[in-house]
Amino acid sequence: MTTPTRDDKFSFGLWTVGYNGADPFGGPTRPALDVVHAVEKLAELGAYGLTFHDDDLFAFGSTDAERQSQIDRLKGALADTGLVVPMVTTNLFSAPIFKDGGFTSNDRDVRRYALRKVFRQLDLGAELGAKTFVMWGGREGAEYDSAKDIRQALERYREAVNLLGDYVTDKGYDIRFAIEPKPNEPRGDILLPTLGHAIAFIDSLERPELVGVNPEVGHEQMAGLNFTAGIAQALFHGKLFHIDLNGQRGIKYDQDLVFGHGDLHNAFSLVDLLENGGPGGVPAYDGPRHFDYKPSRTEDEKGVWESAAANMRTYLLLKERAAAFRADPEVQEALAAARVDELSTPTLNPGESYDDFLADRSAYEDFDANAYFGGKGFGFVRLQQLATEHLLGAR
Ligand code: 3MF
Ligand code: MG
Ligand code: MG
Ligand code: MG
Repeated sequence: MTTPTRDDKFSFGLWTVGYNGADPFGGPTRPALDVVHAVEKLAELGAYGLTFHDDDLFAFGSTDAERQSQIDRLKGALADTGLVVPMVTTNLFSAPIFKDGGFTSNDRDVRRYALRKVFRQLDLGAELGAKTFVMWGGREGAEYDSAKDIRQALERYREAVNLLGDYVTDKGYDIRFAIEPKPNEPRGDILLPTLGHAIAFIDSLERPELVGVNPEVGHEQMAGLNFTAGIAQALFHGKLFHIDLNGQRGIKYDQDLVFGHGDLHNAFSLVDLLENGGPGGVPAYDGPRHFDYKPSRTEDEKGVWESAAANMRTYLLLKERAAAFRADPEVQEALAAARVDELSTPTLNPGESYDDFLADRSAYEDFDANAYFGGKGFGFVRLQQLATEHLLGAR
């Protein structure tokens, strides 16, 4: 089925469909989008969730009354449509005060203010039932090596995340944190630039179990990395808490294209991993399928909703294609010929010590590596062509 339903768990950031088309070179192409209208349209299109930064819902600097009025309007729209808020996040990048970062600004007063802004949004997230709190530190970084003491910046990052962990634990909030890596933009270099950096950082925290990652397709691809491989490693570490789906074409600015409108092969393998990569072919991830894309600057409001629908439809088409790929007997035979499953067999025998192993002459002394190889290939290209043909709907 390629018509989205709530069970597909598709969610959208309010800042995505709400993007007005402004960029560093030109002004907006669309008027502001009201939150109630956004919730109604997303519900109509088959999404199940809306996510938002504090500043997406109530403008930076709003009075308490203005803030509350927007929260009440959102709650009303959620009650009317059945949409949920699975994730919230804090904007620590738009206001000029955050130009040198929130958690890691050289200016201590800014860091204290940023943390208070996050606490406030955490309380709101808990009130709305959000289970994930994303932290994208877009301004946590630098342009000039001598301007930022990276080790101290990481100490302050850690101090902040440890404090937030204490807070949700003491308050009894059912919320986990997800760090979103990005290599650059808006900073020349951003701290925790890739999934690997973020996972290593999480390991150094006081409550690592409360913190995972929110990988974005385009962010890893901006670093020239394979997104599917990154997601596989996040799953390996038990750290895939949330995901930002979109499209990117190569190493350039963060394009935030519709999911699948970038590297389509990588989008196919990603959906295959998420949907079929668990033990016995069950889904490997059961969280929201969250889209963090930008409707292009060339589009009017009609184009906004067409592009929102396109994200979901492309995901479902790829899910359908990945299921057909897995079910195809020729693919199964090609997977077996390529010995993909053999990798799950441990390299040592059960109970084999390294003494036993060193005594096994068949592993080395009597092993004729050249004769064993005998010019045999793995047939990976055939497998990739079968994937391509399924992706193209040719099989
Ligand atoms: C920027 C992003 C962010 C994060 C968001 C948290 C504005 O490149 O991807 O979107 O996703 O701050 O979810
Ligand atoms: Mg992004
Ligand atoms: Mg992006
Ligand atoms: Mg993102």
